[in-house]
Amino acid sequence: MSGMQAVIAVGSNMNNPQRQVRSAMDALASLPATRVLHRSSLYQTPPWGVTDQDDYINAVALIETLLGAHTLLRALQALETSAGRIRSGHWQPRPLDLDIIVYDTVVSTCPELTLPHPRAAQRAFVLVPLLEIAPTIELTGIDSARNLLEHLPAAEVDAVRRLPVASKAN
Ligand code: A4P
Ligand code: MG
Repeated sequence: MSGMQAVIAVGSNMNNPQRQVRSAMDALASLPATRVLHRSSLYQTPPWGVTDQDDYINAVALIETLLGAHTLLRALQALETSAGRIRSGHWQPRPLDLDIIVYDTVVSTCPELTLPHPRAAQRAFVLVPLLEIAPTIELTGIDSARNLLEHLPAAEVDAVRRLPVASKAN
């Protein structure tokens, strides 16, 4: 396959978040014309934005896909819906959130699909797992993930805690 590379951020803070994130990673591998090149560890992260909610489990996956960016977005939204997500409002608790962080080197300001993801540059819970699997990646038109992370407050970076690898029994 010679498709586009894209980074998908996975987040959950409801209904067994670790299981939600692991099954979402598996579901990415089952999307048509798509394969998962790398998946990060799982991280436990304090809620960002609306802080009065449970911690999140976050991870990122680097995929290769023949799907166009908008088709990919619709496929991710279908996975969110099948995880039981009800769109209750901005930054509210959710069983599954799947965001496209970058799609190849595409830059877009379209509200339906903004690329790179408009808030990724400020989010340690995206950048830390991203650097684990793609240490030299650039958010096109913004900066390298490594430089962006260096500019975030150390307390936010330290609060992103990598979970130990689960045994096969989990
Ligand atoms: N949209 C535009 N660009 C994109 C993109 N690159 N990827 C549009 C995905 N979607 C994109 O998203 C709202 C709209 O964004 C969609 O209709 C899509 O067309 P949504 O998923 O329906 O709503 P949302 O997730 O509540 O809003 P938003 O703005 O995506 O929220 P965020 O920014 O994703 O924040 N704290 C921690 N620790 N970990 C988290 O994962 N997540 C959130 C959600 C808040 N706090 C968090 C975490
Ligand atoms: Mg989202």
